[in-house]
Amino acid sequence: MTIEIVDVTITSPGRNFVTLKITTSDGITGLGDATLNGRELAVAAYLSEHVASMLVGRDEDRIEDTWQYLYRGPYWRRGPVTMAAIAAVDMALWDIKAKKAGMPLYQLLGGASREGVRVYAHASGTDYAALSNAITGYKELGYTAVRVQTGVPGLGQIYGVSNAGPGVRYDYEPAKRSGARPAEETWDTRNYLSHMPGIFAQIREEFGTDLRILHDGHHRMSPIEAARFAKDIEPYDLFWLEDCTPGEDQTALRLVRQHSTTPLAIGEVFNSVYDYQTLITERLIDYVRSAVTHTGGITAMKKLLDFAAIYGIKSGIHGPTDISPVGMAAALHLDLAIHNFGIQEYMPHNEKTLEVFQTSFTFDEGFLHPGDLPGLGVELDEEAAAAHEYTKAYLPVNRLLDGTVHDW
Ligand code: GCO
Ligand code: MG
Repeated sequence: MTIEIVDVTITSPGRNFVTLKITTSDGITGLGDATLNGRELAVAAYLSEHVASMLVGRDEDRIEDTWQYLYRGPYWRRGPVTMAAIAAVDMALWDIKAKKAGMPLYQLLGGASREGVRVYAHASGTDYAALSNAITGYKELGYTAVRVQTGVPGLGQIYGVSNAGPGVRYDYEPAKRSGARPAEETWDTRNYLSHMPGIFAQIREEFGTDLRILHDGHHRMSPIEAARFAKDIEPYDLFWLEDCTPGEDQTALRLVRQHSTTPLAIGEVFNSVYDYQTLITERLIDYVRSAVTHTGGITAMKKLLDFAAIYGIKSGIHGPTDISPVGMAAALHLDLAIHNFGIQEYMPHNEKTLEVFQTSFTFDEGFLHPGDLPGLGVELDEEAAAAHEYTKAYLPVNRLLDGTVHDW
């Protein structure tokens, strides 16, 4: 059979998502996630203007060949827009292949290596009391791992902190519908470095040693600042410190490694295995943070994780709300199948999103399972999707207190 119809759907049930749907000549459909936060329309145009016509008439079973055709064919390689577009095609073709086989996708990836996938939640609060409240809420829901982010004295709204009030919050969403321009936030690394270690100390004192604690530095430290911070927080036994330095500077992590045993995770802004070449071969990280959606899909992600496995490095696949339920399903099938699984990020989508995308995931005591429906296990309700028009939304821009633009 061949690929007959290629559709791109843009929907905004609270936030924007781009979804690719491929239909074969015998009526089987597959879905792929092509969402790139704040740059959604660029990927949608790449797919509908340049990729769709190339796919029509191709054999849907030739996934590797299609991947190489889209990667090598256009001459221009890599980059988040291209790789998100390739990812969407790749996911949709795997979805179709698994539906044809009558199996959940993880079976085609080697079958389950575990009963469920340990996930971490996002706990945050503007101060310690609010953060502690959120951690307690997640523990009561059964989570065994939480990412913790908190406000820093002297700064206003900062990355990762919901100011929506105490308790478990599912609704932290950094992409703001702020009109033509992104919102702006302020930052001071010195305040942050002196404030954070005390927060980790309080968490350990209150919650004991069992809880897995993660933290995201969101690319804001220089290599020497990150080295000092990673060393300072060693006593609090973090599961990982994420994105301590800007990810594209791979050798920066040599300095951090020389000074600390805090486990390191990086890669959510990467889009190919080449971004990790030094990081993996020199064992400068412990967890690979790429999103299936931004790294060329299941085919590319499986190769990347197999490469990491040779060096004892595990997965920590990116799973924020800007990865659609389709991208999340792709991650969960991989997580269940690979041997070097580490942990999966999980920010549950809002109700409107789950009306548009019907999923078969199940959550039990801190573990997710992708379900056993054939394929990825996600359906797109196109009528529900059409009710939510695209609304421009941007991630904030970050400035130091003197106005200098800094990494967000
Ligand atoms: C994370 C990330 C996200 C990103 C967001 C950008 O660790 O989940 O840092 O919060 O900022 O996905 O689109
Ligand atoms: Mg992150």
